[in-house]
Amino acid sequence: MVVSLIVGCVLGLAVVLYLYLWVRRPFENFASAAERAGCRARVLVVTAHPDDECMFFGPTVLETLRLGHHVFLLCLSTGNFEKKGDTRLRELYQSAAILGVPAENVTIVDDPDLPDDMNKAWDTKLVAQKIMEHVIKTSANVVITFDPYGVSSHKNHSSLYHGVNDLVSRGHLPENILVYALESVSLLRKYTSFLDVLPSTLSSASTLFLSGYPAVLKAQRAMCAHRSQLVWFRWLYIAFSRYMVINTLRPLGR
Ligand SMILES: *[C@@H]1O[C@H](CO)[C@@H](O)[C@H](O)[C@H]1NC(C)=O
Ligand SMILES: CC(=O)N[C@H]1CO[C@H](CO)[C@@H](O)[C@@H]1O
Ligand SMILES: [Zn+2]
Repeated sequence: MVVSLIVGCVLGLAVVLYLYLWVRRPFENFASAAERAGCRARVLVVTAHPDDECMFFGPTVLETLRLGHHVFLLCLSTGNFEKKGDTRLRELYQSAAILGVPAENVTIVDDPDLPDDMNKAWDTKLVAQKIMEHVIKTSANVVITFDPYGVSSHKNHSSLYHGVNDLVSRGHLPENILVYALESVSLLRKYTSFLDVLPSTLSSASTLFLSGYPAVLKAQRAMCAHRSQLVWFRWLYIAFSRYMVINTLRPLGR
């Protein structure tokens, strides 16, 4: 009785908070700051595999697009672990198109030194170099990638953090470029979907991107473009992951 009352209250509170955040969007972030300044940010999202963009970065991509900013995707492998690189590459273009990012803003790196492999960390300097080249090419002024844990502790994901962090700590990126890492949350929070608004709003992360329900559906549709990846447990992920609804980002210090 008492337990169901508490559960009911928490659920109710999460629903109200989610609706409030969705409608009011009271967030201060690089996107709203750029919007106020009357300019459009050029946001580069760096991922490791085709599907990372919608499984993990959906709210970031969709919210920045909604606010009218430029979005570029850089994926550092074709996802060739199961020798399906060609298929996965095509799936990434489809997914990006559903999210609203045209093919010319998507770059996929196919480099034998950056193999898709859970157990292989990528060379930090090489990752840094690829990202730097792309920052220059796209004139990006915001760079977003994984944090050191990389959502799922996949070594390729963490490698991206180390690459970007290398650029930041050696002062190779111009001062005006903002760099953020996607905050990884505990397993306990990972599959709580929109209920994670409660801990997320309390997080000390500087930036919160929240997808309203239509945007969540869009990210789910983008994920469905990754047909080769739709094994049964992915459906659970799509239905319950908080990363389909909420992204919290932390700035990388200089
Ligand atoms: C794609 O890149 C072009 C060229 O920089 C840019 O003008 C456009 O806004 C980008 N598209 C999106 C959806 O961000
Ligand atoms: C979601 C995700 O990152 N999946 C990856 C799991 O690991 C394999 C092998 O490295 C990748 O191909 C998947 O993309
Ligand atoms: Zn991945």
